[in-house]
Amino acid sequence: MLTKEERIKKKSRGLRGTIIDSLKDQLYGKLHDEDQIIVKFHGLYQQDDRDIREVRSKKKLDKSYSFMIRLRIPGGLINCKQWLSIHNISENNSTGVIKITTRQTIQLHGIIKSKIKPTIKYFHLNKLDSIATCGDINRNVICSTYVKKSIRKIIFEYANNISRMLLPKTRSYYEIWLDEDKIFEKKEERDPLYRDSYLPRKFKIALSVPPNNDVDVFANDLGLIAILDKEKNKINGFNITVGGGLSTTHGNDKTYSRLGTVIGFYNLKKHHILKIIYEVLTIQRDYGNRTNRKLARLKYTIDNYGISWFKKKLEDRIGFSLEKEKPFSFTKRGDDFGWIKDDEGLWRYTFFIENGLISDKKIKIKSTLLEIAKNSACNFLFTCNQNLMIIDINNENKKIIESILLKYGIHDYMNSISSIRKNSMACVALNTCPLALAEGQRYLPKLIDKIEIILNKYQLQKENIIIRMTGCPNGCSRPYLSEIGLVGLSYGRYNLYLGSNKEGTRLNKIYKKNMDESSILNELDHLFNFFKKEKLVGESFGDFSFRKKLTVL
Ligand code: SRM
Ligand code: SF4
Repeated sequence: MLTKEERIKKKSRGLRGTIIDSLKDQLYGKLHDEDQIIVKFHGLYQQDDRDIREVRSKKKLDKSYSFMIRLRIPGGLINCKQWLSIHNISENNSTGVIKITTRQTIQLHGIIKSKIKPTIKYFHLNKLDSIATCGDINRNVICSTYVKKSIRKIIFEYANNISRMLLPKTRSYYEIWLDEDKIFEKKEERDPLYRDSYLPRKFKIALSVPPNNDVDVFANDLGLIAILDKEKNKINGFNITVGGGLSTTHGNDKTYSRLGTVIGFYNLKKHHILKIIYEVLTIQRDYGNRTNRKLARLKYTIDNYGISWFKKKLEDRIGFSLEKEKPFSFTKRGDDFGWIKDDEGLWRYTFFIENGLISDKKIKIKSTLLEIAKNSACNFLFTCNQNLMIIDINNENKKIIESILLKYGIHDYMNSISSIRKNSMACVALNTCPLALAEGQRYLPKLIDKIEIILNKYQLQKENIIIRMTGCPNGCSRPYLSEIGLVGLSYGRYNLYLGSNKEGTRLNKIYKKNMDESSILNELDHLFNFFKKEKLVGESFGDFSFRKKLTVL
């Protein structure tokens, strides 16, 4: 039997549902039940404050509803004016915190129902939208940030073109939020790609440029690995990976994390890349599982039918054969903080943003960025490690920015951050994520305070260990691709994973289950002691865990 979501999508009249009526309903802060599913395709999630759920329920009050909006920013690149618009909206219509996500865009939380429309209108005026950032559809297209400027221009153009090609054709977003004339009643809309049922599940695309795998390309349904010419000035083509996806479900053995499989190379001179991407989606549309959402991602379609079947099907649909994959090698995934000069002589500055949370709480990052956006010329670029770069800065603007950084103590702050913290990521989890079983971004910083003490004890403080935490096994901060992964099991308890590598080409494995804080810290103390004594020269903690088979439960 088709899932509830399938039936709702099909009868939604191009993702309209009854959203307009839901919005008119002043009595409730929430939307009609089915609209809560449809509205995701418009980039919105209905949520409630889980911290006060119990208190409100005791007082017989309804949940405290609000909405999260996620923007579509292919490649994570925006200009100063757009940053100012995000800043203003965050101050006026949301909690004030701007959250950089693991997919290179931003989310705002706590938007009440009556503020959704003004928020979307204001973003629209600033050439920003939230179309298709959630739902069973292609999501924000992510893209490597560490590339020569000449390559960056090309790769970002691909990200934009892919994103645009895979947008739904329905005008519902424009009608509902931007008051465009209603067209559904006048003429039937046709969407040759998504038809009326869209995809069976979310779909994710990443473009990466070796040697930095900052996008975690193998975690995506579809990955493009750029193969450059010898001088590294030109892209010859892309290796294609398919079937990546990380999420698992506790207690459901049929679910698993899977790295994308490289199925071949295509030469840009000969063929058009967009055709291949489009047809990967049509295969998933036609063969993906629509009766069980837990098994509906492309990774399961591929494993169900076989990778050779998938490749043959793709080649039949695109009308040509892929070439043999080209050699490539990744060496790292992390961000390089501080000032760096790019190949065209312009400057970039990378800020460490703990768990992607921009506010003035710990250090005045939000005020710093506001002043930079108001007083200098630069662009803003989000990274898939939840950090932020300001780029395209000339010498004159560098001076202005430098004085702002000094004024707010940013250099001192950046210098005070430990290596493990710089390589940490946590998902949102509580208090807004409805699926969270444990804390994520609110807890990891405090745990790292304690882990730092243990690392210092063994003089391991300079190790760039990648640590990632999530509040549930869905894997939003990609914990299965970290050297230390902590996956929420229940409140205050996590499963500990070890053994991924720096390059993001090996999944970690579960090491111990159901650990509270003291058992995590005791275990890490023991492991770091072992690592200190027996590590090989230059060996990372992840490779050490793998070599010592610490990954076998
Ligand atoms: Fe995620 C669902 C947050 C990246 C796998 N994710 C959610 C929701 C929307 C919860 C929900 O369904 O109601 C979370 C919203 C929390 C909140 O309050 O804001 C949420 N996911 C996030 C973000 C914000 C985490 C972060 O702290 O940065 C990331 C937003 C990315 C973006 O801008 O689009 C985010 N989510 C990821 C990633 C990482 C990635 O894509 O590189 C994954 C693992 C990779 C993958 O897809 O396999 C991921 N999120 C999931 C899943 C499991 C999907 C599956 O295959 O089963 C869910 C649950 C679902 O879809 O049913 C989920
Ligand atoms: Fe929520 Fe789980 Fe994703 Fe964390 S990993 S944001 S808890 S769905």
